[in-house]
Amino acid sequence: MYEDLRSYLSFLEGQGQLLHVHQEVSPEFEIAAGIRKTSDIAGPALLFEKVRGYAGWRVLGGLFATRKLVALGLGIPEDQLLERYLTLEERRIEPELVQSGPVKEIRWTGNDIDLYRLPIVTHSEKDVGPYITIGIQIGKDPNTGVRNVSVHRMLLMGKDRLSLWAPPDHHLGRMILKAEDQGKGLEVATAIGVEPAIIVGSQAKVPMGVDEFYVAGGLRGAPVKLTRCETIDVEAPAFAEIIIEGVTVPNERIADGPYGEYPGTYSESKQAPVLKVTAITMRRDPIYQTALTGMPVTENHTLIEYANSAVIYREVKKIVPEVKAVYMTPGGTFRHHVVVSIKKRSQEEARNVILALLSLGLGLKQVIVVDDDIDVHNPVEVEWALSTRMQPDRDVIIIPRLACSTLDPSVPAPRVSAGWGIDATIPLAGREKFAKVIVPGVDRVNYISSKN
Ligand SMILES: Cc1cc2nc3c(=O)[nH]c(=O)nc-3n(C[C@H](O)[C@H](O)[C@H](O)COP(=O)(O)O)c2cc1C
Ligand SMILES: [Mn+2]
Repeated sequence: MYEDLRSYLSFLEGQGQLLHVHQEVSPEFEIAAGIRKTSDIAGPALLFEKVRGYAGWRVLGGLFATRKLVALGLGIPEDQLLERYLTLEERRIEPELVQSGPVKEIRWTGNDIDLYRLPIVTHSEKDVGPYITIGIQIGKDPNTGVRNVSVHRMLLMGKDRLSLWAPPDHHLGRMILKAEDQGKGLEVATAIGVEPAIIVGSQAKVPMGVDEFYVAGGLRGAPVKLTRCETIDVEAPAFAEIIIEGVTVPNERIADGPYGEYPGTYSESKQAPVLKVTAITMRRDPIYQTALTGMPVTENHTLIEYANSAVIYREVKKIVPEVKAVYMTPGGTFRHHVVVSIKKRSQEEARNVILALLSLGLGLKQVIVVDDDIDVHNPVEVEWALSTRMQPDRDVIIIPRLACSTLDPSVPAPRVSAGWGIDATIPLAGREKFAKVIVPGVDRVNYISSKN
């Protein structure tokens, strides 16, 4: 359990998973290029010590560039991540309100507010501009007052203006619309540079009305410490590096995008709500954190994988109690493609699994179901199951035109996608002819090892 980002970074350093970059870098592309490279080579998180034009600032990137880093952030062995996450996600610990915290060391209000003094990063070639990409947004439901915690990118639009890409299929987007129904803006705090459990907790797929700080508390095994904002009635992490306070401007929208998105393609320019900044508070010598999104795998993918896999696992378990594993594949952007292994007891249950998952609206496009002797994490084994246990005319299901949340550029219309599923399980009758060829005694061969 880490009190703040800085104590986590010290821990990472000890693990050889944090690299200090002393070479001067520009916030335009050069920081993102470093994150791209470390993501591609499964390297360490990067702390840029010298950012051109931003003396006194350090920029952290790639904090979750690999699954290994997510595992370290949660203190869970990598091979047990999903299993442990499933339990921890259900544990709720109430946040604790504290008087103040390090994030209040420096306060900018009124004319002092100037977002141009923050080293906001431009990431991908065709991005329209610099985006804050891993701010934790906190808002309260205008009807119930219940907090919501999530991550939405924000485009730098002026000294005290940002876009806020929170569409209505996300809770914050809905809350912005609810406030507009009442003729009001929504007060939103954005915390940058918080400890890992808060970031992972913000991605939990819990219903609207569940405060994700309770989930984050469960993940870290201790309450998240919150403190009141200066200019808005919202509480935000007291140990954050930076908090941006603001209010959305009712009924105003601005063009946001293009932006390099999780499918590895650009999202087009869209109309996004606008946030007017009312205060910025921060620690001394602040660390600004950015995150890369784009071609898989990036931290945007690794952070969402477990929350999505948990939803899928629970859904499959309702149909097949003996679900063995689920794996959202990297090439499938950790969102479009999933492989599920089950211990089948009833001939057609894989078909029910396919229909259930495609109908979730999560953005799933391809569901492959295999038997429990196939390792879902091994693409060769999965393909082997397809090549020896499946007949396309009998075992493929294609469903046209499903409502679904996706940025897949191949879809025929926004929020619509076809889905397909492949039942690659062995028929219950006549299993013998599918038996794997096995050579006895391989586990007793001790004169060579895979390390050779
Ligand atoms: C690095 C990162 C960037 C993200 N950017 C956005 C974004 O710009 N817009 C968005 O709607 N969701 C974005 N998300 C996903 C949401 O934060 C996520 O779906 C969250 O669970 C939504 O919360 P909610 O269930 O309370 O609506 C991002 C996630 C990560 C990890
Ligand atoms: Mn929510």
